[in-house]
Amino acid sequence: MTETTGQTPYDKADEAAATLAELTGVERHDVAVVLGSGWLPAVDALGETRVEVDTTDVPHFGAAAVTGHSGKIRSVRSGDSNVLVFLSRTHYYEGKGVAAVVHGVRTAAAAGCRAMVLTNGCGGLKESWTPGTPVLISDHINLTGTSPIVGANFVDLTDLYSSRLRALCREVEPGLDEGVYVQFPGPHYETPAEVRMAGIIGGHLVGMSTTLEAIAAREAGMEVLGISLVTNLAAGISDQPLDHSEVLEAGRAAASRMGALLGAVVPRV
Ligand code: 8IG
Repeated sequence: MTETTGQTPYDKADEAAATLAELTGVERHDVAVVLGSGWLPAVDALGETRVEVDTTDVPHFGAAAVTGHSGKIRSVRSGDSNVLVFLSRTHYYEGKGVAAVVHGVRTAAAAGCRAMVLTNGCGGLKESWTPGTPVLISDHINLTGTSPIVGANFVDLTDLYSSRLRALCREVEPGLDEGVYVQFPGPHYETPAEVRMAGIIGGHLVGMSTTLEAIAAREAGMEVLGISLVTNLAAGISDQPLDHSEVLEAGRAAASRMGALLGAVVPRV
């Protein structure tokens, strides 16, 4: 909530959705997609771009902060669906608050989206997941210590990551693995001991996004699909140091596979 305007985060999302409808000329969108680190090269496979807008022209979005994320929102036509594609996200580590992290998700819900596709680049704990391997998120562990929801709203997170949508992905790509995504606050990567802990508590993927957005999406009544692109082995799993440039490179190398997956799944969501 902002003291100056008295607007709730939901009011801000309504305002942003109204502006998006105006700027795109699309009254209602059906599905939203957030592209994470390494996913940008797959964007054109999603469908025909109708309009691309700058996040700075939409209320309550900040500018993009990370290389490889562009501050743009596209309205894409994919099959019979109007798809809202966020080419960047606000991360928790930017320190703008949890409401800013989930503003895109709430805007998508206010724009009419029934389903939220959350993608990310992350570290993998399984050595068989070489850089460029996509993994379906089956569940998550939120280590940020916070929630996008304020107040006594006890949202059920059972089957947060829709079994139906995971099955749909497997129809498109039968061999897809799945795993539990652990969100650390970042922006530093984990220590090897923290990665071991993530494994001991049931995690398979480590990253800095997605869980807060998934919770906000569920709160808004959307169906959630989470797909991680393992761009690096998590710290200590391999003896290589971690580097953001390898993330971007893994994305470029995997772009056609990720594009084919998203392009086939999204219109059927
Ligand atoms: I890309 O290994 C990417 N993002 N926390 N750990 C965390 N975030 C990541 C990683 C990783 N790789």
